[in-house]
Amino acid sequence: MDAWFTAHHAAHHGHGELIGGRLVSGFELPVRADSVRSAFIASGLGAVQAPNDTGLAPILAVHDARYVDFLQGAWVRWAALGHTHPALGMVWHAGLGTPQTEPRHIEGALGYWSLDAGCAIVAGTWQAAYWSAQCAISAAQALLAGAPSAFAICRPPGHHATARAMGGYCYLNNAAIAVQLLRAGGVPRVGVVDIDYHHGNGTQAIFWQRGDVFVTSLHADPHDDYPYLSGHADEVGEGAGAGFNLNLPLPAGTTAPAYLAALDVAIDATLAQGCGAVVVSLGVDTFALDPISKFRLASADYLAIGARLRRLGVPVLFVFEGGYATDEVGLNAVNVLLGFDRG
Ligand code: Q9C
Ligand code: ZN
Repeated sequence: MDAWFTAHHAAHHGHGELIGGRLVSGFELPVRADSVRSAFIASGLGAVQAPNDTGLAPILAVHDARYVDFLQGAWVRWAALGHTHPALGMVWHAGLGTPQTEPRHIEGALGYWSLDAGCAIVAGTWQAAYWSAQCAISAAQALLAGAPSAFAICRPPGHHATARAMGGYCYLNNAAIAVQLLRAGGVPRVGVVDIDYHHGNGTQAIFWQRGDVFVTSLHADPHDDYPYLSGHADEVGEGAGAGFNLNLPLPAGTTAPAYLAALDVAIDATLAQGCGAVVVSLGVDTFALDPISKFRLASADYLAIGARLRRLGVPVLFVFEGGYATDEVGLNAVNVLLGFDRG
């Protein structure tokens, strides 16, 4: 199994986040992707490749072109006002319906294109997000070319980004972009198994009305944790997508036995849909020592997760998402791949 990575991710740095009303240095740090890359190399699983530059087309197959324009230009517009700190939105349109008019002022635009305050923008954010998506695209292309598995070391992560909004450290939905590429490449139905600690709200929203993509997510019960506003078990999709979304919320303190039982439910449901390929949103913020999460998985449990995923029996693309315990994030992510590889 090969992995795709670029150093461009490090251009997205120096952004903080609001926790408990305090602006603190962010958890979504450059060292995360570098640690995963190092652990992958040490594992001997395969080679680390640089992604091709496929341009904007595969990104625009998922994201609104005006949102992508906004992301590309946001920092320059913000800096032009004399700001030197990261750009962060402070208005929200929840409850108003989608506004008709995009605000001209960058402060309004930041709110217009945001789900939450989890996505500060710095000078290198677009560069990093663009190349993060390119890693997912190149890894998906490898699957289409016949690879049985591939690993996209994406940073920033993606599964909270919708077609037209950033949120939860995510700007472009790398997993959704990969899914769309696999569909365009001839896979009739694609599965998503999202094992990040947080509900994959962006991925759910993107495929909500589609029957050609089966999305399942294991995550913290949204009554108690981010993203709070979605991820309940009664969210099953609508229209052509009715029955093609499966949420498996789990309580704080979840350990391996309950987690693996839920994973088996997700895998069985994915198998029942006859998916020709599966994208795994691989977050390891389910780890007991994760600084922002409340599950209790141990490093060895990720081997078991990978072994279970092998049951999918079709080509699998692993897309890196969350995981904030910087000392163990590489080990834990690569343990999933090792468990999968050993079957
Ligand atoms: N009290 C991903 O894992 N804020 N995003 C959490 C904790 C947002 C996580 C606050 C967490 C976003 C990709
Ligand atoms: Zn997460």
